[in-house]
Amino acid sequence: DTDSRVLDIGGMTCASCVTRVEKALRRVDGVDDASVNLANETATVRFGSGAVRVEDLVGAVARAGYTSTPRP
Ligand code: 9UX
Repeated sequence: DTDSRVLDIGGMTCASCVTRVEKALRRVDGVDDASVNLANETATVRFGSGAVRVEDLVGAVARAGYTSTPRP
């Protein structure tokens, strides 16, 4: 099965930021896809059920230079 999480992303101001955040999230082990919406300042991340810890997503976004808060 597939799970997804939505994270509120802080610090994005341009289209390149979107690409940076998407690449950072897609590099996390277990992530199948990540899609960022700049207008909404959100990232939607898809992964196999149980394959990813949300803390790893937050960490990857932070290393890319942005903040993130997982939505429940
Ligand atoms: Mo360009 Mo977006 O430096 O931070 S990638 S504004």
